[in-house]
Amino acid sequence: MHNVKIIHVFVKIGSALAKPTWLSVLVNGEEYGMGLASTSLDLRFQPAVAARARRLSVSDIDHYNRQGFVQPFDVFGADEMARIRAYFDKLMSDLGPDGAYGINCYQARMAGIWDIATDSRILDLVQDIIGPDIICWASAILSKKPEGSRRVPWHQDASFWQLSPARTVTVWLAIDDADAENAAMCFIPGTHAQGVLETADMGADSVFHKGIADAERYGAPFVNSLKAGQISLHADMLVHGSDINRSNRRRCGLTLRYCSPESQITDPDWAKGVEAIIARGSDPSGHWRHHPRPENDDILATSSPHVVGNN
Ligand SMILES: O=C(O)CCC(=O)C(=O)O
Repeated sequence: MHNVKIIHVFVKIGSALAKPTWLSVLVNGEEYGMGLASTSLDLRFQPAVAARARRLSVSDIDHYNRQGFVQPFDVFGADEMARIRAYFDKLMSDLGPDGAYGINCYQARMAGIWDIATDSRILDLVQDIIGPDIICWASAILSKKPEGSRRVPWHQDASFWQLSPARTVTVWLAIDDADAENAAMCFIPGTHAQGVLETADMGADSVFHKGIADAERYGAPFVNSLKAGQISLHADMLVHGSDINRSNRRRCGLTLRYCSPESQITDPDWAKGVEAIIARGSDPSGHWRHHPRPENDDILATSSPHVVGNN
C-alpha cells in the first residue's frame, strides 16, 4: 500500500563544505533530518577519458570536461516515447497531487522505471563518461505543470549528497519537449570544476530552501532544450536550475543518477533506503547492493524507499 505522501521536497543545505551541514526534507510539511553531512567529501571533478569513449565523440567528451554537460542525444523514438509518456502519466495520476515531484527513487520498485534506467542506449553514453561499471542509485520525475509557481533554484547536486568521491553523472530524459518557454533546465557552463559555491536562502517560490544567488555572475546560462525522447548528461557539481513554467505546456523530465562504484555513501542515514541497480558491469568495491528487476509496476502497491537525489 502506498503510504508516503510527498507534497514538495525541500533540501536545506549549508553554505560551505568546510562546515558541518544538516540536510533535511519536508514531507507533508513535516521536517525529516537526513543526517549531518560529512566534512570530508571529495567533490573534485574527474574528467572523462576520450580514449575509452565508444559512442561519444572526442568533441563530446571535450565539451563535457570543459562545460560540465553534453547534449542532446536521441534515445527513444516517437512510438517508444508515447508509451513512456503514457506510463508516467498513469503513475502521476495514480499518485494524484503528489505525482509531479513524488515519483522519487522508485527505480528498483517499478519495472518500467528499472527498464529505462538499464536501457543500453542510455548506458552506452553514461559508460563513456564514468566507465564500464555503472550504478543507478536514484531517479526522479520532475513534472512542471503549465502556469506553475515554483522554480528550481541554481544549485550543485553533489553538494547536497553524501557520496564521495563525486562521480555521478545525471541523465535528464525529456518526457515532453523542453525549451526556454516551458522552463527547461539551464546550466551555468564550467561551474562543475569550481568547487562548492556559496548559497543563500531562497524565497517561497523555490523548491529548495537554499540556492546559489546571482549564479549568472559565474557565466551565462545555457538552456538545455531537448525534444521528447532526447537526453542530456551533466556532472554532479555543475550549477543548474529551472525557472517557473509560465507557459501553457507541461514540462516533464526523468532524472537518472549514475555513478561509478568507486563512489561511496558516506552517511548511511542520508542513504537509508537507497535501492541501487548495478546497471552494467560489476561492483568490485562492494559498496553497492544490486536490486534485480522488480515484478511490480503498480505504484500504489509499493512506496518510495526514501527521498534522495531529488535536486
Ligand atoms: O528538472 C529540473 O528542472 C531540475 C532538475 C535537476 O535539478 C537535476 O536534474 O539535477
